[in-house]
Amino acid sequence: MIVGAHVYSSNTGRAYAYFGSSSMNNAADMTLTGEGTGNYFGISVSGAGDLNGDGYDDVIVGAYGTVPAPAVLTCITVELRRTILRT
Ligand SMILES: [Ca+2]
Repeated sequence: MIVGAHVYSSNTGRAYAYFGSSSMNNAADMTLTGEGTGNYFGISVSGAGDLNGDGYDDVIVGAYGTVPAPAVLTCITVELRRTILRT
């Protein structure tokens, strides 16, 4: 599951991913943060399926204010694979 928090820290924004397991907790397994104030990173989030066909689900995160043209929604995709993303 992915949760967007686009107004975090002067609208820098964040997205929190929870991988899930047999026991529940409220600690995010992965936290992504926008690059700067006004990015609104996380204004839209969604599951994206398995974009690269490696068997691991991917998510997509939108950031409204990251490019010169504010009408363009910039997106990144992140793979929900614990072994790669947890450091
Ligand atoms: Ca994948």
